[in-house]
Amino acid sequence: MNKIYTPPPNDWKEILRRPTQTVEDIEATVIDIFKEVNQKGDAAVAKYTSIFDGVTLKSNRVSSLEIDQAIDALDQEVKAAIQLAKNNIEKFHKAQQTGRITVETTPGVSCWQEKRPIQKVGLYIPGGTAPLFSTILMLAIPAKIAGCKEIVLCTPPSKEGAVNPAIIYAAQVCGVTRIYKVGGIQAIAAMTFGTETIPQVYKIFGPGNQFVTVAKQLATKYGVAIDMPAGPSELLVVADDTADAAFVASDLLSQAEHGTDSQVILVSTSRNLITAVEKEIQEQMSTLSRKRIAQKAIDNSKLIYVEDDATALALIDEYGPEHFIICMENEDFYVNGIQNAGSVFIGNYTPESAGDYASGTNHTLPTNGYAKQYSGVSLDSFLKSMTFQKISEEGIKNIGNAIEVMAAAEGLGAHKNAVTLRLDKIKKATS
Ligand code: HSO
Ligand code: ZN
Repeated sequence: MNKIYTPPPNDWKEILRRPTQTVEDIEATVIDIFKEVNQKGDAAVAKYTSIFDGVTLKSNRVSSLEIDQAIDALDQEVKAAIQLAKNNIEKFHKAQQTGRITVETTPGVSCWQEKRPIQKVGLYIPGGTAPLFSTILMLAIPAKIAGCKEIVLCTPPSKEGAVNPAIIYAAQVCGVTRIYKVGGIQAIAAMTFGTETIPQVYKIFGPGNQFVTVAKQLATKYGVAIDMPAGPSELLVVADDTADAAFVASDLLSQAEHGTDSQVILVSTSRNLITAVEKEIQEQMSTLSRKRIAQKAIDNSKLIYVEDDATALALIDEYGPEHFIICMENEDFYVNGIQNAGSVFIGNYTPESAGDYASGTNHTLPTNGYAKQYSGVSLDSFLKSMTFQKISEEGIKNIGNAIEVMAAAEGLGAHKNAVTLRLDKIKKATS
């Protein structure tokens, strides 16, 4: 199938290049829809729901009757699986809670830092070929632990005006406060400005197609924060002869089935392993329900042979994969050395699927090389840090003069005065 690359470092950038996405045509549409939703609220949302989703809804909110029906309809086995995943995700994200950090920087000068929840957050879950209700767990669970008051979920309705029961169930058990049948650009616009029925939020999370991605970027221009710039899913596996070729192939295919634009890369120090994985991919591919999608992604995938571990690691760091699987004898070298990856999976029994669903880590991760500067979603994504300080008379005596001197040097007399008045009062009281 694919050519095996043995690129010299000068060619790494080119070999590892992600497919470029054009956003110009999309941008004009997004700007128009934002403007309309801002001006006309629910009427504009309903108009675009009818255009893009082909349905006119009586109400855009999922009712309590629909919630009850979804809970009844969902398979018991799926419910139990969601419960197991929820427990693990909860455990891992609860452990990320940090207490107050207090320091007396100078006697009488007490400073502390504490985290507080972002009060209103919006989650977006796409419809499409596979409704990924697991993403609700990854977003709503940390939002709930953080203490966010309003957790709004928007997801597109089907042509019949329904929402997948697994989405409703997951939202319900994870503490989503309201579920709306609104998708695409109009959903992001509604959460940005608020409408008669949909509350405005302070931060928007979740994946989506190019339209949603551009819409989230536009939301930031209106002061709404977003989780991270989104892009197609990625997986890079580094493997040697200690790896199981069938396992490696199954992992590559698991990401390939997300979309035709998914990126999967195998880096190996063993030519035998590369050949064995290629064979396995072909065999397993034929059995997949989404083989048409997976095959396209595999066609664009890269198999890269490198001579040694140091070269492999340098190449992987250059790429900065969203997901990074290590199946190497020398695994510690990679675990300790990797600088740029969203989430790391170690050993033959750690498939990426585990992190996608149920091990406990978050699956909302930086793609497109953003692992170089962005973190994946964690509890902190739903919190903000605030600092506090309390200064006593002794404290202001200790640092007051330094403040006066610095303020004067900056030419800010009013700043200096705010200290001088206080120091004078203390002097008077004690003289
Ligand atoms: N691999 C995806 C997450 C996901 N996989 C959801 C299955 N369901 C994130 O990159
Ligand atoms: Zn996945």
